[in-house]
Amino acid sequence: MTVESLAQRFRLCPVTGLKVNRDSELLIQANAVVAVVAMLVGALAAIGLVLTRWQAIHLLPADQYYRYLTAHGLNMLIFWVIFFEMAVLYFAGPVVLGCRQPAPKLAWGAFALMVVGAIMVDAMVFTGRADVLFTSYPPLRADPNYYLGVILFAVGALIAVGLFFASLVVAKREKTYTGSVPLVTFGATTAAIIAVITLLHGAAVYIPTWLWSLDIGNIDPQVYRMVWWGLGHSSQQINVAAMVSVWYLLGGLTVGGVVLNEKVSRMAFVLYVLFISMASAHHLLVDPGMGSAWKIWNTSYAMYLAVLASMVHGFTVPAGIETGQRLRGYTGGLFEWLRKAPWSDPGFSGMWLSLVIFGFMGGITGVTLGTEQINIMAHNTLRIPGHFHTTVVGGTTLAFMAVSYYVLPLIFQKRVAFWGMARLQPYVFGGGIVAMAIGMIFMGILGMPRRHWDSSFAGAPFAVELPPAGELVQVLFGVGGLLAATGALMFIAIAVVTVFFGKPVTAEALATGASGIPQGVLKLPAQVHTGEHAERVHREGVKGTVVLVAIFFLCFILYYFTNWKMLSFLWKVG
Ligand code: HEM
Ligand SMILES: [Cu+2]
Repeated sequence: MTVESLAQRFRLCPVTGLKVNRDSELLIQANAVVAVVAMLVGALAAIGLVLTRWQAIHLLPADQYYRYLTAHGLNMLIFWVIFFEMAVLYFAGPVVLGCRQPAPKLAWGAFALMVVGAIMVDAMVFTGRADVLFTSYPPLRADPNYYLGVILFAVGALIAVGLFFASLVVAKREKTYTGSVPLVTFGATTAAIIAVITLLHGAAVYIPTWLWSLDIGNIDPQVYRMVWWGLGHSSQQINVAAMVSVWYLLGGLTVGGVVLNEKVSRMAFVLYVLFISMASAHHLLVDPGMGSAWKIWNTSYAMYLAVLASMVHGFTVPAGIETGQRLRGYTGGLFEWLRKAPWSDPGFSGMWLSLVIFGFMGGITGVTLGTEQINIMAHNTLRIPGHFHTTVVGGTTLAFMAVSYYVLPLIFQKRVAFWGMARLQPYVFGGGIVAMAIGMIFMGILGMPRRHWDSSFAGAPFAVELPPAGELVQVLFGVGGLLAATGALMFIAIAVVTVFFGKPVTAEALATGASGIPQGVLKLPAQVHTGEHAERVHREGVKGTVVLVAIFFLCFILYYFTNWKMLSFLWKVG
């Protein structure tokens, strides 16, 4: 290849100094755009769901509710999140390592497979041929083309993951970096390894189910559930690993956050890979097919090691941010580094909210609900979606939104449109999700089932009768849900208008600080690691983060033991 043609395929990013190749750049753009389209479908469906579960409105008839619920789960949890993760992999591999895209044609083929698969799935769902929810538990049965769509989508994703590994090999062989790979790439690598485990479970469950939908062979519902959750839960760990990688990336880009101890952070990522598949047992806690010993072993000892990994990151990310800010001179008191953070930069505010919502709400409720004994109170109630909307929405989705505010100027090279609205967007979305999740959690505690068209459960042996406070909780849920959906639509409008009509990021725009360019892009936060000031910062440590972690543990203990107390009332031993 001539020097000239090489130069055409790469550009040097003026802000980060990264060598960006054209193929990966286009792949990142295409995957991100499709991800946002999927989110639009999911968010519109969400509005229907909120207005149905809010009993005072009770909008949709039963069949439409389940159709929207199926569409929402698939377009949000599968299509939005995974298309975005493909973009993350194309970034964390070839772009961060500065190498070429190993096989661009194959990558586009994988992308096409995923798009065709997603369209097939949505076509089946919206024509009423797959009202099976995203878990499609047998004996519920969808049109064979639904399962085929899922399989095509998964094969495409598997190829893209393979190309990520190939880029690691290419970069190493062509010596485009020195030393060990950056932490962001390391985190993405663990996400990719888990993705392979996940997708193999996917093949093991969807291929036989597809055949069964064609009347070939049979499916055991209990085996299906176990293998399906090998896919369904492990894929959540991809989301967590990708989210944590984004936290580290944004910490560095927005406030010069440092990685305090590479080894500790890397070990924590490895724990995810080792223990996550077993933790999927928490989805089977009330299933008759498994014994208590199996349930308790898998959901406590094994799961806690994966939880430990998240708690390590939950400490090292804010500690790295605190150290970065202190190095930049914000050394006053416990929290000057946090008070003076760039709160109007949606890249920073989104990242920080994601960290807090995921840690304080997602983590605490997750460990509690995953406890075998406590789970019996919460099983299939709205407490469960209350929990996972704080992990996969308040955590992962918000982190992906936040990083988009840096992807738009750096990869699409466009100034973010509606900049004033963009500054507010993380607060609207994060605030809405928190309110909705608290609403769901309390509705669940009051006995309201999840995945049910009729919140009042009329005609059932156990009708749900809400105390007056329950009405208020529903209002909190409804208003929060509509606010969150508004935040999602704001994000979609900003992303689409920026991509298709945004003004370019020019040298002049960078020099004059034009609007639509986040502060970290205008001026990459510099870090000074040597000298007297740096030494003092490192000696004094991360006092603020230690206080935050102490508050976290207090909340954790309080919530956990409140739940045991509630259980003891149920069992009439308290
Ligand atoms: C945009 C704001 C959102 C709102 C207002 C919202 C609201 C809701 C509501 C009301 C339900 C139904 C709960 C039930 O009746 O059982 C639901 C279910 C669900 N949501 Fe969301 N959601 C939002 C975003 C997301 C996102 C971004 C994801 C994933 C990344 C997600 C994943 C799910 C899943 C997996 C379910 C369960 C589906 C099922 O039970 O089959 N949601 N959501
Ligand atoms: Cu799980």
